[in-house]
Amino acid sequence: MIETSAPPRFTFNRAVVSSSGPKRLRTAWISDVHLGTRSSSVPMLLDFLREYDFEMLYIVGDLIDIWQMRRGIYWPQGHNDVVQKILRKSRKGTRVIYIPGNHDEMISSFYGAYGNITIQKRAIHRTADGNRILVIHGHELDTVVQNVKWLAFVGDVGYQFLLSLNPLINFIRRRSGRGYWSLSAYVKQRVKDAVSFIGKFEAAVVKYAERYHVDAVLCGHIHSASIRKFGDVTYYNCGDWVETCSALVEHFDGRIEIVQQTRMPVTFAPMSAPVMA
Ligand SMILES: [Mn+2]
Repeated sequence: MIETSAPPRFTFNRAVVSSSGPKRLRTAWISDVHLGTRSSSVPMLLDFLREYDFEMLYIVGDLIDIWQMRRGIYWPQGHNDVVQKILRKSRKGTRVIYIPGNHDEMISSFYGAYGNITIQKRAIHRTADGNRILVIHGHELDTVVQNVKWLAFVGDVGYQFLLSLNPLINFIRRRSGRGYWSLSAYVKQRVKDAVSFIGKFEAAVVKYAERYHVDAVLCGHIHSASIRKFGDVTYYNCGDWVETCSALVEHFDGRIEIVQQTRMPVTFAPMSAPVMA
């Protein structure tokens, strides 16, 4: 019997949340949570972790933003709750594999197994239907694909600061007899460049995966959830918990799909350009 007295608080894309406890999945992949920053969508992630149970949970990097925390500690209770919830899942039987990213690369000092939690550089996941997936964070490609350094900058407090400098920049330009220059127009152009950057990044990740002779490669890092086929290799990106609040999940038959959490029932929030690599 479906309860109709109250509208559902939230819904998942193509997955109905039952009232009889968490929905079981074989695997989930989450990345780029950026705990320790104000932009982390912690309540959405907590909902996701409450509504689903997994046999395996991959944390595909940048769970904690240690870069940002160096500038000042921001750690509200909700951020603790995320960590506690993951630890609790591991105690109750979920195998957790933590692959550090670039914002939490300090965690790589702790490679090893801790009960049900393993911290490792990369992983090969085997799906229920026998496909092998290389799992990496994706910053491995930063040296191959240009632009990433700039992408890491947008969405940052530094960017806001730079925008606030725009009048000063133009004051100096006027004084030296040069024309007006718009930083925000410049940034908009760079966002367009970011779209073409995503395509280049995806192709580079697939090329990188070739050496592992896998059927697919799965990463995070660019905050842009995706499932795309490049020849024989499938590219997966589990998105982020800053902007898009998306994850990848594997059902018990090996089927993999993107789930996007939204607080508004039925509607599917549009994906946006990456803001924080
Ligand atoms: Mn990253």
